[in-house]
Amino acid sequence: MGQNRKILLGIIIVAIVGAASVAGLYLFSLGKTETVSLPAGCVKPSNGFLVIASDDATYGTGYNNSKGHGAPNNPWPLITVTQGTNVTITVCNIDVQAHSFNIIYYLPGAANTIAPGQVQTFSFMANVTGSFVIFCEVPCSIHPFMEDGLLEVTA
Ligand SMILES: [Cu+2]
Repeated sequence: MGQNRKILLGIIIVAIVGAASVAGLYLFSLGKTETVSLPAGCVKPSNGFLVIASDDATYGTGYNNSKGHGAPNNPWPLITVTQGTNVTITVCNIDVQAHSFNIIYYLPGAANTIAPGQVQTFSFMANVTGSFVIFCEVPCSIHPFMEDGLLEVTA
């Protein structure tokens, strides 16, 4: 093998190794930016509402990123319905800790606790008008952002 061929072979090997490194870094970065997948059943019900409880770079912190929407100073999430509506709300907990989904008068009690990775759907008839606080009653690390949602039932 002549000297020129050896140099050419060296250049080709360097090019192949370099390309493989770039491809590897690219695939690694794809893995790093992969979005969190939602659990089965975590879909907005037809004519209803979807609430995602999370503490996550993709979905934010609180209920539907209530932290990013100014909670606890600004109520979030806001759900407005007219009196007589049969309200359906699907709540997904994609956080690593348990949360609950409670609404004053309409969804009281500890039965609304949702384990990590679980999805629950709540339904009720909005028969009484007014403003009703939506909150989590499970003590959690993101609690301040999960205490001031609002259900508005208008006449
Ligand atoms: Cu909580």
